[in-house]
Amino acid sequence: MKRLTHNDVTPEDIFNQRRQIIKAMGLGIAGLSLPQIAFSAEQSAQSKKLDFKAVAKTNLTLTPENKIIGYNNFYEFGTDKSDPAKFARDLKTDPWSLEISGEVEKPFVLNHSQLFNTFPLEERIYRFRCVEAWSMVVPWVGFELARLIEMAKPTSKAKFVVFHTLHDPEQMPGQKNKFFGGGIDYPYVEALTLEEAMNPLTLLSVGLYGKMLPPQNGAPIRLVVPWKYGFKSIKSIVKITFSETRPRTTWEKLAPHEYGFYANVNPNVDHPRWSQASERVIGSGGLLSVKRQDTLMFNGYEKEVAHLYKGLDLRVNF
Ligand SMILES: Nc1nc2c(c(=O)[nH]1)N[C@H]1C(S)=C(S)[C@@H](COP(=O)(O)O)O[C@H]1N2
Ligand SMILES: [Mo]
Repeated sequence: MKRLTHNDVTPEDIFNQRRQIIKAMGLGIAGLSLPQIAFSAEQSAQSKKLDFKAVAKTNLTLTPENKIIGYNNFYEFGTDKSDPAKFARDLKTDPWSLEISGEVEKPFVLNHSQLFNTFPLEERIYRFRCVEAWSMVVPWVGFELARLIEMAKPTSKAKFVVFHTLHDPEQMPGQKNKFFGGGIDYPYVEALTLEEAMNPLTLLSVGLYGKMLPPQNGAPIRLVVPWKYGFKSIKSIVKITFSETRPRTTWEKLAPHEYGFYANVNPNVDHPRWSQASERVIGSGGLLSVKRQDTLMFNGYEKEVAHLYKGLDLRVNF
């Protein structure tokens, strides 16, 4: 059987199989046969306004909010782009606890309100490029991961920062049903080198468009690494650990020849099954016309991050 991956279209038989699973799991199939529902942010309990330092000017065109919160990858809630908006709605994100541990001098835990109040929040408008060759521009609200790392004081052994998503099959249907969850071995785990994690571009985000993240975008806290493919930007994080050795990360484990550890956006290194030279700009057209644009090296952040990979063969270390 063909392995289920990121870029698979859902043919009719898979669609029907999905319908059965969704029905059996009591998730409700009302939305499934309809065209994508336009989601209003006001519908969400998470949509509280945040206080943050406003962003510097940019000439990037923002992706409309309804696209950012309605076209998602969050396989814990299903593999269809419209699944997370439907099935993550009731994810309980408060109370929450984020544990910082491992190779650090000062391990600590942040509760829900501390996620929003421990570090000054700011807005950052970033390009966001999925490995499936689509892109968005998102106004994130969050803080630099470096601030949290400084607070934890990594030991000299710490070489990698490892992120863990919530594991709760009762709330996450994709963790309960292997097929519905895209075959992933949960919990979802991602990692960065300590140097990548300390880069000023790397954010922990708690909001977008000025409001708390909706569950489908990774509430209450998710990673944002704008020069890497979207799958590195892990959602709904409950634990950040520091380690001496490089862990095996989720997509690398599922298909190592397709998804590397580095996953830096690179138009010159194609995915084995498709080109990475260009991308579909989500929200840029009507239903039938979506603009394509050239993909930029390191997703346009070459100046800020190219030095991290000096001397590394990016074809081998993709
Ligand atoms: N826990 C978890 N995090 C995840 C994913 C996931 O399936 N589970 N998908 C990743 C992928 S492939 C992408 S492209 C982005 C999508 O983020 P967005 O839905 O906020 O645009 O989330 C990433 N983080
Ligand atoms: Mo992705």
